[in-house]
Amino acid sequence: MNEQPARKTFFGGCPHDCPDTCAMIYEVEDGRLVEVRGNKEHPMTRGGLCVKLKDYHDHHYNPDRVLYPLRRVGPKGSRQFARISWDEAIAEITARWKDIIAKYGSQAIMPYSYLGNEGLVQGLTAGDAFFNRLGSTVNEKTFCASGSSTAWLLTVGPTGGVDPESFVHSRYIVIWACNSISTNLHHWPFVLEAQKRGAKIVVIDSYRSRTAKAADWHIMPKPGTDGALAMGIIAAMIENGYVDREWVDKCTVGYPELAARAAEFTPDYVERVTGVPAADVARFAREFATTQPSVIRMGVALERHAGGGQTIRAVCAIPALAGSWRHVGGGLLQMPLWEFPVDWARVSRPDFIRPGTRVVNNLQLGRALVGDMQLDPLIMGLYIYNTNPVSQAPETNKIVRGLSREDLFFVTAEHFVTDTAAYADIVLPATMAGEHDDMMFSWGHFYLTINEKAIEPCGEAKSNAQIFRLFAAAMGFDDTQFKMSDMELAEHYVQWAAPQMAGIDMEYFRRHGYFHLAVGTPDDRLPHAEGKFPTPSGKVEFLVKDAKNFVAPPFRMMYEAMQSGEDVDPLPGYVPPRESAASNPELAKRYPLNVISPKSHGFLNSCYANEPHKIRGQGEQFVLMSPTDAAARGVREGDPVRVFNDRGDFEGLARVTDDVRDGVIVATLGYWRSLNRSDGSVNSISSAEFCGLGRAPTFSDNLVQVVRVN
Ligand SMILES: Nc1nc2c(c(=O)[nH]1)N[C@H]1C(S)=C(S)[C@@H](COP(=O)(O)OP(=O)(O)OC[C@H]3O[C@@H](n4cnc5c(=O)[nH]c(N)nc54)[C@H](O)[C@@H]3O)O[C@H]1N2
Ligand SMILES: Nc1nc2c(c(=O)[nH]1)N[C@H]1C(S)=C(S)[C@@H](COP(=O)(O)OP(=O)(O)OC[C@H]3O[C@@H](n4cnc5c(=O)[nH]c(N)nc54)[C@H](O)[C@@H]3O)O[C@H]1N2
Ligand SMILES: [Mo]
Repeated sequence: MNEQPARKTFFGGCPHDCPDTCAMIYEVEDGRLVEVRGNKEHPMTRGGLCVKLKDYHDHHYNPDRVLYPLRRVGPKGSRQFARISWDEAIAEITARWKDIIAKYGSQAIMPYSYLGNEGLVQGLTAGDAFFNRLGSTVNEKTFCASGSSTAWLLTVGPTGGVDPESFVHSRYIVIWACNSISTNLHHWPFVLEAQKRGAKIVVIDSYRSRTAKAADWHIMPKPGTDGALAMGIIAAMIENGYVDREWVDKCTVGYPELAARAAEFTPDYVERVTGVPAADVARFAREFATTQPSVIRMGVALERHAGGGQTIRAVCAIPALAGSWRHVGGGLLQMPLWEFPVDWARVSRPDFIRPGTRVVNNLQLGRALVGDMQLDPLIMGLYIYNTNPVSQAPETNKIVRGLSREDLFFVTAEHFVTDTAAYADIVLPATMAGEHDDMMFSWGHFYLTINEKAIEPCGEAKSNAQIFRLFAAAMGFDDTQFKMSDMELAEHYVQWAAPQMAGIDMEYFRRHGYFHLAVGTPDDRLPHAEGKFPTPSGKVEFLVKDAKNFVAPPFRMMYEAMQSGEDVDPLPGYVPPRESAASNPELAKRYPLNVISPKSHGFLNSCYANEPHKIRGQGEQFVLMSPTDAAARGVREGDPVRVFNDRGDFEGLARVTDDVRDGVIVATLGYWRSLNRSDGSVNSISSAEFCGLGRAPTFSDNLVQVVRVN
């Protein structure tokens, strides 16, 4: 009578590409996931999940999910598929791959993945070992943070920087090109706690974002000009005697050279380039240096223009000059990932890569597929997992053209028939996080988090790792790695003997769910008070000599080739956006508006952007524009507008607002082009050119024009 069915609970880790990596609890009743909630014990998750995840259990049962292997039965892109068995799917895929290898060589096959799943086992590099063994083209994965990572490693080395929880001790918090309230929500309470204790919150963002609105001070540079702003701040600190000379002399390299370069950044010049009043630059320099502990949280968006890498090197110099590292809660936060004891070589097996294997970058998929890159052999077999490039990668019209090629054999593993999967020859059903085992690193805090399989997969879904085991067996690869279960792989990838693990084992995770790495507690972590940076000199390197551009692991797992890029400017500095009146006046005449495309509050990249209730929450694709820019085009609030350049176009509804400056428009990311007003999305217009360091994207470096749609 009235008996409650027994509930079982399991530890989860949010699988999304987000700095928060929330610790979750799965609740299971009769084999069904009935609730997913944030773990109350976890100091950052604090029991709360974001708007995207709060009904995550239902997401598993979304009726649109791909539940069985599907084979295309209509023209490419028509979304006409018929169910086939796993045996048929694996046999057909591996037979087609063997055929491609015999005709064109193994490099005609390319894997393509990103962090749509962030687990060590199911994530970014889940297929690397298999594809490296196969001899395929190597996929360089630099959607996000690769440019800031190269800049970071050059300047301060692989340190995790300031613990995000240490921010409660900060008195001056700068959030630079990061929209925390939307994209790093679980960090925000620490910022508010600091504010309550008297800290000032400064947000530097090219538009008035949710986070900018909540700040004590919003500084609004023109997109892609942060390098000039940072150099201007450095110049003002030096000029006005706000440099901690004792710390700088002991713990940095290249101060005189940096000072000489900074002298070129006069207040007038910086104001003209950035649009930030000279008085504000001077005030920031004074306040940041004199209100200790001061700290900068750098957002990924800082890297998204031609000069992104140089910008981040300059930003990294500011807390060093101010001596901020002397204090708990002072310094910089980029991403703590660098201190995670993960054996990436075990995960990715770069030792399998045959010498001379070519590399194709994620951002240039379209160019690679349509023949722009003169690849020989052309890519004939493509396997995409954990990413949705038709929505998320630049030059999407080219990607669509490439994916439509009749001679391309394209397979994807997915949860849904996304705008990318629509073009596949075979779609494989992939598990969601409640249906597989994993271990989650984080790029936003210092916790390692277990994700336990809570339920049997819906339909015939299989985990990425399991799919690669099936491929490996069919290809006759008998390396032990291809025979290990998902949880065995998780255990195999962690360096348990590393000091950060403090002697704990898997059993600890099964009992507690997560572990804060032993790198100091939030109240005492002070990694660089005395310098001791993990750079060649042991100091902050303002000046680097003979450095070459590189892409850091795990974005690219080919160690021997890492240091072979172009020369790097020995000093930080300002490189103007590629698409600007200064760099390309002809282009700027035709396309006078700079578009930025930050993350949507209600979507996680393109995930959830196909769910009607999530679209209702987020609203239709909008385009923010200033009253002056709107009036000049006869656009009123709510009008449909078309945004375009030579690469493509998309449509949205105009929102006329002072939240953007003249000459800048904002359209957030994630919308599916198949669900938009027209067959386009913000990436239809974005460029696949790289930022100066780490071959990062340039999503904030795109000129467009806007017209009203009649
Ligand atoms: N809700 C939500 N959360 C997410 C995601 C999501 O899609 N939705 N995605 C996740 C992922 S993959 C990532 S990488 C993180 C990214 O998180 P964030 O680093 O916060 O990334 P964005 O939202 O792209 O950009 C942050 C802010 O930078 C500003 N910006 C853009 N260009 C410039 C510039 O040139 N200068 C300055 N000063 N500001 C600029 C934008 O206006 C925006 O408000 O968020 C993660 N969290
Ligand atoms: N214009 C513009 N473009 C951007 C950005 C921007 O700011 N502006 N941001 C860039 C950034 S920072 C990033 S990180 C990228 C993100 O772009 P993507 O990596 O493409 O991110 P998602 O759109 O989340 O796509 C992940 C896909 O993987 C699938 N997936 C999730 N888990 C699994 C799994 O376990 N197995 C399999 N097989 N599939 C799974 C999901 O269903 C989803 O379709 O976008 C980039 N694109
Ligand atoms: Mo990202």
